[in-house]
Amino acid sequence: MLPIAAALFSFYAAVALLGGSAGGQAAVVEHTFVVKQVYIRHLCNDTLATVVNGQFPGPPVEATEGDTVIVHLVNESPFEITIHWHGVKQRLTCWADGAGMVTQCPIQPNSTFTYRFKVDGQEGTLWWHSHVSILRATLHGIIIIRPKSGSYPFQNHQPHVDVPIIIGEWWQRDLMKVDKNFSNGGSFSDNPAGATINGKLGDLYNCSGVVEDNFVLNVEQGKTYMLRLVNAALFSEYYFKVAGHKFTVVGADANYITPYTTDVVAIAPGETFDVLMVADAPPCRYYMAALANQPPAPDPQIPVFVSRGIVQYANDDTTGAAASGCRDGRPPPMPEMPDQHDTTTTFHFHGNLSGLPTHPLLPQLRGRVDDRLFISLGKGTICPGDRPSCRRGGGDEAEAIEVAYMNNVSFRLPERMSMLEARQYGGNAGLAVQELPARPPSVFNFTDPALIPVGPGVPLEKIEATRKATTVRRFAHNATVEVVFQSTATMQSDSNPMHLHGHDFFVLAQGHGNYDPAKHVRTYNLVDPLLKNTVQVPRLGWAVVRFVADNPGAWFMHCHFEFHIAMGMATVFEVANGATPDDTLPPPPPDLPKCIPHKKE
Ligand SMILES: *[C@@H]1O[C@H](CO)[C@@H](O)[C@H](O)[C@H]1NC(C)=O
Ligand SMILES: *[C@@H]1O[C@H](CO)[C@@H](O)[C@H](O)[C@H]1NC(C)=O
Ligand SMILES: *[C@@H]1O[C@H](CO)[C@@H](O)[C@H](O)[C@H]1NC(C)=O
Ligand SMILES: *[C@@H]1O[C@H](CO)[C@@H](O)[C@H](O)[C@H]1NC(C)=O
Ligand SMILES: *[C@@H]1O[C@H](CO)[C@@H](O)[C@H](O)[C@H]1NC(C)=O
Ligand SMILES: *[C@@H]1O[C@H](CO)[C@@H](O)[C@H](O)[C@H]1NC(C)=O
Ligand SMILES: *[C@@H]1O[C@H](CO)[C@@H](O)[C@H](O)[C@H]1NC(C)=O
Ligand SMILES: *[C@@H]1O[C@H](CO)[C@@H](O)[C@H](O)[C@H]1NC(C)=O
Ligand SMILES: [Cu+2]
Repeated sequence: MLPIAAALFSFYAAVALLGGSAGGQAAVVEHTFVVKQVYIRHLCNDTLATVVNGQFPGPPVEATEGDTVIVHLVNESPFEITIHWHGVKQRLTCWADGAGMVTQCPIQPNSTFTYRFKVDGQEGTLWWHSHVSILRATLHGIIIIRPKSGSYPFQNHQPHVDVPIIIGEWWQRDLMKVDKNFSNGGSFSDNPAGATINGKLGDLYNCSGVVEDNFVLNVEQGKTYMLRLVNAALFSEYYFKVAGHKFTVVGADANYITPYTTDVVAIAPGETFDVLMVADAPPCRYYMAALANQPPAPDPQIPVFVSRGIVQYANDDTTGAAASGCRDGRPPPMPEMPDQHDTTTTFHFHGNLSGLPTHPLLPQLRGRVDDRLFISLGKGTICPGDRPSCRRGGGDEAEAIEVAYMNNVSFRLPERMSMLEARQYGGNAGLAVQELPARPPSVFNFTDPALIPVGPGVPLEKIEATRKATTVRRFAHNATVEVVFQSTATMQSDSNPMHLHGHDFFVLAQGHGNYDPAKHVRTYNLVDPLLKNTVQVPRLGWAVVRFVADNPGAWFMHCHFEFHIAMGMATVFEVANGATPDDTLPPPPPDLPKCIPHKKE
């Protein structure tokens, strides 16, 4: 029997701003992460959750740019685990990227592995999460990389303290079963129980009269707070607001951006934003809220998820006698949230951000493109057991399995060996790997909403047929690669937060409808594009990114919606070694976990 850890929340107080090795020599930041199952109580239920060091969210990794991070992973859970350091560029340390079966075989129960990498050439907020299946719902935490100089490139606004704001979900289902359900086409009953801010569901959730705790941010009038936003949710993009306050967005995916003032942040799974908030409202209490958005019907609908927390002014004497205008029992003001089906606010939010090309850490955008890919992102069906035909909704024929794809191939992870090991040993070491097509095998009206409806009564469409394979796309060292991502309306019309490991990319443009080079190339921002590791490809729209393939290794490239990645919306970008040892991936660390052949169920 495991211990009952009823109220184990990691307590995210405001973290001291510039500690560690600021201004000094590069330091080593060392942690031991013990992965274990604990019971956590929410909504009248003790739920067994897999967490690091008993905490949900997990412990923060705080470093200064240039530091070395060492994390000893001790797996005391019954599951195979890897930890991915999301957004860390991992230059020449692909072995530490933690993508299960892509860069390493998983760490078996009762085994350990030590991750070693540098946080170099990037400053801001990133995060870590497990990358063997869906367990990242509770296996995640923030990574904060502070500037070596001790000061930020935004004058007049040096923040007072850092405030991690990790948006997540609380699940009360057996996540391993949910994962299995997704890889078999998904089940409509598999939804989270609620949304969370820093592990708290907030007071919109209650059960039998027990109201859930809010995350509380204590502020002092006039001070500036650096909200470090992470979307660690499996399912949804979120809108985040604080009543009575405005934000200045200054960073995205650990890159500085041109400061952008707004009262709402749209954050997709995998994205991070650094947001300054000045406590300049009348001393009081204000709700902060995170609301999940989703495409409207006929897309399948999930319940509305809202978590809220509280911004509490120090000099608001709500319990004492002094009058302060907001003590008379009224509830704190709630921010006016966008509609849950509003997909325009996120389009404008992302479209309004631009990079900060004058910052010394930001690379130059390259003009000449060596490789061009056009990747359609959609859903299709396969027939079980390679049968020639199947149908939807039961009957005599076998049930079609819904999958997600890139360019009409649904990704399947290898089972015998990781793709990076196969790359290292040459000739794919016998893994059955195929080249990801550079464009969709056939063109259709990708964003025609007539393709969306799906359900037991809707017959299989010809366009749905797809296949599964382990795909890879190989790039010469130092190649400049441009990728057009096209979201489609196939059986759904979700946006797609596309995440590339090991590289940041410039986001050159986004738009609605079908991408058309004749119209859209001239809209590219070649002056101050955003540099990101995750691009939110709009619903029924497209986005264009460009990056330099200069980090040798095998890098996962996938949608960060958990249901899409589990269903196969993924591939691997392999980058060749360069001509010198400085451009060559070293051999694997000696303790890299060995693969244990999987029993087929
Ligand atoms: C959670 O607790 C409530 C009330 O006791 C119960 O009705 C519900 O079925 C529980 N849910 C799960 C997933 O255990
Ligand atoms: C891990 O070790 C514990 C304690 O020695 C043991 O009870 C458990 O069965 C082991 N688990 C596995 C999967 O080997
Ligand atoms: C998985 O799918 C089955 C069949 O649709 C469903 O009964 C079950 O509730 C789903 N989720 C879990 C966690 O088992
Ligand atoms: C508890 O939740 C229900 C809906 O689930 C709501 O009607 C009720 O007002 C809530 N109670 C409290 C005290 O928040
Ligand atoms: C910026 O946002 C405004 C609305 O806030 C919108 O009208 C405009 O189109 C957006 N710009 C871009 C490039 O998306
Ligand atoms: C694609 O579908 C949309 C929506 O039905 C329609 O407006 C558009 O004209 C179509 N485009 C083409 C090229 O057929
Ligand atoms: C997708 O691939 C399947 C299987 O190879 C093929 O039958 C189908 O025609 C392809 N569909 C499209 C739209 O290219
Ligand atoms: C990489 O490519 C750029 C642009 O094509 C070129 O200027 C540079 O010399 C190349 N660097 C190496 C190490 O090959
Ligand atoms: Cu990731």
